[in-house]
Amino acid sequence: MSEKKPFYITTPIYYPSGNPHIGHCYTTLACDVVARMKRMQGFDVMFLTGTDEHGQKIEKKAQEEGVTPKEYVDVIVENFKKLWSRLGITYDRYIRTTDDYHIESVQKIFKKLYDDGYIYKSSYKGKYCTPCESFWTESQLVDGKCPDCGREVTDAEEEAYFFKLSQFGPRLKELLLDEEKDFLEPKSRVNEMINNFIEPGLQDLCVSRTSFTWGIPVTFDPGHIVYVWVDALSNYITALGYMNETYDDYKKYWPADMHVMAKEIVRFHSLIWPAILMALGEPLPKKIYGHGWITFGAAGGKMSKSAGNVVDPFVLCDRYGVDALRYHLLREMPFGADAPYTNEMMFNRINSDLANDLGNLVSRTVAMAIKYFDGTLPAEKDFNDSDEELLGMASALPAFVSENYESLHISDALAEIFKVISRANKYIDENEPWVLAKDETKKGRLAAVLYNLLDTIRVCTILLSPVMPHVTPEIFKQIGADESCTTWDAASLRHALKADVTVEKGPVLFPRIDTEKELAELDALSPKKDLPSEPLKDVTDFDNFAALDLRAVKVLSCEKVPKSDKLLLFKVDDGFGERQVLSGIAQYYKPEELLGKTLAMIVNLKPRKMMGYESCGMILSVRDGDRFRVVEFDDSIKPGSDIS
Ligand code: ME8
Repeated sequence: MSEKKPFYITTPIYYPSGNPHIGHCYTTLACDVVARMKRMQGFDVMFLTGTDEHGQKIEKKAQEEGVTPKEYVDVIVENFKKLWSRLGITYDRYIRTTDDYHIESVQKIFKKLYDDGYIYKSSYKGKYCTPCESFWTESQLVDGKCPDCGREVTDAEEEAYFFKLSQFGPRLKELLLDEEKDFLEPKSRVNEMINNFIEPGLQDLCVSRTSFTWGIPVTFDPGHIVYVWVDALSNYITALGYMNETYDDYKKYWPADMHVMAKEIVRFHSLIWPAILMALGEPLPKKIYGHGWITFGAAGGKMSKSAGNVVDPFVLCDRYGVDALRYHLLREMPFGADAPYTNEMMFNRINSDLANDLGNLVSRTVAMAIKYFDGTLPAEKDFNDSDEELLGMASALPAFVSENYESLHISDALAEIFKVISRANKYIDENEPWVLAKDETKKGRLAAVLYNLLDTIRVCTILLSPVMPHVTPEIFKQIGADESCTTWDAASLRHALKADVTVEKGPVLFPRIDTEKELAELDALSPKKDLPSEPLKDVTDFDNFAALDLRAVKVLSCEKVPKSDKLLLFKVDDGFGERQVLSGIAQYYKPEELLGKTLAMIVNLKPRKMMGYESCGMILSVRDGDRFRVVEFDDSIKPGSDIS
């Protein structure tokens, strides 16, 4: 058995209703920093993330695309995983709420709560916000609209099961006010929960639905599916094997050390989730952290897919480096507050902190060690009291950084590390190594100055490694720090580098960004701001292009596919005969507008079934702002003419 202490940290499970964006990146990165640090500190870490794949919104999206909900989420889940891999996220487990073991556990949890009298059947009448999948009471609405997203709500009534949340008010209040437990951070949210939800009286919670089918069936009442929050919140324990045989980690890791999320779902995690656990008789998580939002644009709205303001994190990683993006997002967001994102702010941050301060400190110090000592410092050094300020600052860092990373004040921790980096740059100017180098009798002092600098860089680099894990090994290499002095514990040691350390010149750590030029290039990458274009794809062989058979085709008939908002069903003449094809352009054209037109089409794609119809090929269209237009030819072009 391992003797390491367990540490369990979770992100929310994200909705795969669209691809992940920078907002999702922030939470996942913050958890990654804590997970990496705790591993370095010798903990046995379980870092869980995943996707929340059921619900009406996903069902609707899939229908619009003409695919099944599972087919729809499978594609997006792959994109989440690809992004986490690109960002170097070291999650230990990825849960999908469509996984069999999760479904099995949720069904058992629901049944147990029902058998124990915490769930009962009734009928629900209330205000329902479809995009948020939330019921609200009249008093919670803001100007008659959803308090979370500001959209219209509708009256809804249906037979449903309810969880007796109302009876947990006093226990939840006690939990939130328990100063020793410090259950919810930041503190401001504690008052919000108590004043807005507990004091007015908690409502029982609707936990099943009959109006859609994409969810986990209630085993003892066909037609009902488990409503989103019981399904979603349970992931934190089902992923450990609670009420299933797939995993056997519940005893070891539960209760979680921290659940991390943004403020809009703190309510669900600090009220509903503890109440469910109380009803199950299970221990409660130790901490809930609700951070602010990354906002975007002048209006300062939450970055979201529906607002169409998403900056592609893959593009940012490819152009500016993964660690630069990690650093920027984590540095910019003070815990608990919102932080705007702009490309310009990111470039300024990279240039000032990473290129100027850190990058320069490392390259100047290494260059001087090479210039004055051929890269290897002499063992004899002349330290003196004036070194104490810099070394004292570095010694105080590890405790401050550990505490602040763990309490998610990552930005404060980074600010403190960069204060030491700035102080080290100033130390160079104060000690003027280039003057010391001219005097043979000052060689010992010169060696001490360079050694203090290298050792300070070592300490800062260890503490930066959970945030910038890809570039920090390169810094260690350049300053000659081997494994023995780069552990987390070694950050607390003074002068842990070998006395006769050898440095090595290496590549530029953080190239400076030409802000004007990059802004223009990013702008050019997204010509129409109202609908972002796909990023350019990788270069491909001519053979791949030649394998496609592109032809002009004439539209013989065109009609809407029943129950689909997107799909049009075509019969076309391809010059050799008639074929059937579907195209997702129903929002942009009435069927009769396309009748008789000659269009461009790929005719040799493998046939694919959508909404029960076989589609043999693909009609080509071009993005035009927020719509698509078919590529068409005039009547003189014969059906079957090849396009090259
Ligand atoms: O709420 N700034 O999923 P979701 C910061 N499935 N963080 C952001 C953000 C932004 N602009 N946008 C998203 C759900 N996030 C539920 C959760 S948990 C049992 C179920 C992050 O895809 C942040 O962590 O809407 C936020 O709480 C979460 O993504 C919401 O993800």
